[in-house]
Amino acid sequence: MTGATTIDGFAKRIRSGEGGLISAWIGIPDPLFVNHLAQEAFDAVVLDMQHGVWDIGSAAVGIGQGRLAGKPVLARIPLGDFASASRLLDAGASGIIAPMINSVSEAKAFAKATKYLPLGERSWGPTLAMNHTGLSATKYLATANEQTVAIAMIETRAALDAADEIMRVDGIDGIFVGPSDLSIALSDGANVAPDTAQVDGVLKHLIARCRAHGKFACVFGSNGERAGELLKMGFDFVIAGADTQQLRSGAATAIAAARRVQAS
Ligand code: 3PY
Ligand code: MG
Repeated sequence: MTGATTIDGFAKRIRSGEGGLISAWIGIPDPLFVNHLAQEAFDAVVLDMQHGVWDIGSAAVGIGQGRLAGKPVLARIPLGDFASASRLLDAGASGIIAPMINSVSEAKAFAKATKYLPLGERSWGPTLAMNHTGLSATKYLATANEQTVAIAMIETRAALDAADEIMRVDGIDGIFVGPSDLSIALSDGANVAPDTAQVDGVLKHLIARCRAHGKFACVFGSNGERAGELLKMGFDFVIAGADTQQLRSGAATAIAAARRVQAS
């Protein structure tokens, strides 16, 4: 780890270009999972509300558990659910990841829900966020657009075509590439193969476009080794596998160790 993670310094850190950030990814909707995983040397925690099974109440408590452990918590919202984006920021999320942002108009709708005027039209009501940050209403209003990040997922052919325009939208702070959906798109539905040379070519192109637009680049890595490759490729923020995979591989490793010793 190259820099200190403070919760409300996270947005500055991911924008800074220092790179090398690794985040947990949690779909199991129990705030205590956040408490446990946040003890590890992750730079952040993402709650996956698109394919994971969090509801807004458990996510709000999960954000608090991450903060208790000193970690910024981001949330991936369900498809097109920009109302939840505002509510999660109100609950103290450090950033929102929106899946399948395929056009400038979708990017603008996302920015509108996550940024206060003049960038967007986020509505006022950050009661939990003010509790967590200790900021007054005036100070929260003045700093929230900078201290939280809106991240648009690029994972379809339409999004690839519109990537430059999406990155130019004021209020979109960075992108997050979904290599599984991207691989389905690139193969016209023939297969899901996120770790191929074809996908890598697109990932490198998107990193270069982010650099050109002064935006940061995030990506999902299916395990630790893949996450390391993606950091080397130049991504600023990576996932090193989901909670379910880490839980099962930890269990499989323990069982294999027990059987190995039993048989020795
Ligand atoms: C994808 O790879 O499509 C994602 O959305 C990451 O989970
Ligand atoms: Mg996806």
